[in-house]
Amino acid sequence: MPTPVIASDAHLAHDGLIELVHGSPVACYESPARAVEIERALRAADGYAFEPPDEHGTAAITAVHDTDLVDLLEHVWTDAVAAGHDGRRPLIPDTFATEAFTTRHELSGTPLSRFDRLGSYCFDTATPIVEGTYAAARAAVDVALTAARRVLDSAPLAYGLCRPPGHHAGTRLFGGYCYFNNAAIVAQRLVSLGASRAAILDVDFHHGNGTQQIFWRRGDVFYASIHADPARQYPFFLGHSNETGEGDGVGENLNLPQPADLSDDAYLAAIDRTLEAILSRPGSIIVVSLGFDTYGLDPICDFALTTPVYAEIGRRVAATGRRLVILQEGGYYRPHLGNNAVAWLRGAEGR
Ligand code: SP5
Ligand code: ZN
Repeated sequence: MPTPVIASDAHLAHDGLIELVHGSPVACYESPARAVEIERALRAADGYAFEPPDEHGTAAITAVHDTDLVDLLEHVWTDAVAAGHDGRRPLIPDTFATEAFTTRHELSGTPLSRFDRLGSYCFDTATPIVEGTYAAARAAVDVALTAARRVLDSAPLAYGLCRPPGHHAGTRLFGGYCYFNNAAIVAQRLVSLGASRAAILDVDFHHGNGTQQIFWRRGDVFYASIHADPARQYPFFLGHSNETGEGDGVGENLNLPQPADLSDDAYLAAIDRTLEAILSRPGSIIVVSLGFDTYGLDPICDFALTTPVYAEIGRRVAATGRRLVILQEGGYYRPHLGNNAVAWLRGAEGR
């Protein structure tokens, strides 16, 4: 049976143009061409059945995100343009509502303009909003939920070519090129549909701070992540090994921060630790947050993985016997993104 690949063209209209790196505008690393390249490689490979996503409503999104965040992302562009914003430039917040902004935990007023509100929902200057951003983020969620549906309908694995990615987005937070947390929305959907447990394996180079935050106090969704040590790498403030969950979620968050120049073998050792933890818990489906920014040539990351290791990672994850909802997160070395995706999926397919 060919592996279902769920993809949508809605992402093409989400082109942030620039992100601010150390205060300077640079071309967005998270570009439409990334998903175009992955799609090209999968279409050129045999054994993949492309399908458009089914449209889902907002209920699955608001099961993990605040309605305020959805409202903001839906309307901020048209509000800003109506207020005179130049429609050719992306929106990036000017004013960030950091915790230190007020002595009270809750901010005591709401700015009238949605643009002025952005900075209370955003944690970086690399996640621009343009006219097509909301539709693309909604389509990425639809892609993820449709991939999950194929797996619930008994496919051993399905791949959702999500763009924009999702794992940095929290309950009421966007950032890190992410707006809605595709993987978290899928995990929530699985437990809402009756699974007693879900597991998320995050193999993006960066810590999935959003996914961790969403399930921090939850005992029904286990989150395991292998990522760059936040002491040196984005998202800097979260992802340490002593972050293990609270309340019902105690012990249900596993962070394995790693040093720079991480080798294939060291990565596989970390993978084995995460899979052992997943297999010690009940469940039949693993949601994979799949990033290729662990690749040695990635322009913004510092691991040293090679293409063949992606096949081996896929093979080991599939060898758990669990079914896999595989969702695209990061990966910025465009020329090899397609090869790396094909390698991972073929490994998981056992071919
Ligand atoms: C989904 C995902 O992978 N999001 C990652 C967001 C990372 N954004 C921070 C980029 C920092 C860029 N630093 C540039 C250094 C160039 N040498
Ligand atoms: Zn990443």
